[in-house]
Amino acid sequence: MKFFEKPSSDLADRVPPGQHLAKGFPVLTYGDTPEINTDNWQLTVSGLATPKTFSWQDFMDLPQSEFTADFHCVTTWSKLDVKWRGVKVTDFLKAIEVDPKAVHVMEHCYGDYTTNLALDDFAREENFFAHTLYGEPLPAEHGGPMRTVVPHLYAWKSAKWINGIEFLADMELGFWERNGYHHRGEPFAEERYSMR
Ligand SMILES: Nc1nc2c(c(=O)[nH]1)N[C@H]1C(S)=C(S)[C@@H](COP(=O)(O)O)O[C@H]1N2
Ligand SMILES: [Mo]
Repeated sequence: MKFFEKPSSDLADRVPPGQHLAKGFPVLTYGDTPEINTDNWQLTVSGLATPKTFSWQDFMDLPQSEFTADFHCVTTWSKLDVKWRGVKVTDFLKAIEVDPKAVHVMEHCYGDYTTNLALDDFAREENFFAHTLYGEPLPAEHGGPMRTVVPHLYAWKSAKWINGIEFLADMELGFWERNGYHHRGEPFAEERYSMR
């Protein structure tokens, strides 16, 4: 019958193998929650790019977008359709100058957490810097005032309290990646742990 539409996506197909749906939105932080506010927050571009420091206002002056994104923590919980507001990584990249030799990125955070990803994984259209969660300022425990969200990789790539993007000529490993996690972390391929 042409008047019956199949659901556009089966929810079960969106939960990666080995994952279950979380109740609420768990917090997963290694160490303490840094106390950062919009007055002292900064984001620095370094490495193979023209150095630049963004203030909070500089970030608010970039195009702002709404996002609905799935979130998959490697500890086996997932949360679907999380609602965020922030700045697309692609819009951020238009505001800086990256050296063509750059192929990899290190995300740096207040509190010294780092996580690495290929420039191609970072520069995707669906990735963003988030400052708003369900219409409210991003709570500190979820990375406020600003974090990245990289929906197609495990959530340890979604850096909370982001304060720097470093462009690299080669892959370097971030905090969890040096401690046994996979260098890429694609949830549908279950890239949880490093094989080395
Ligand atoms: N700076 C920082 N970012 C981080 C982490 C962290 O410990 N420090 N934990 C990561 C992990 S393992 C996950 S699953 C998500 C959790 O985000 P949430 O606490 O908002 O659920 O943040 C990621 N980003
Ligand atoms: Mo995680």
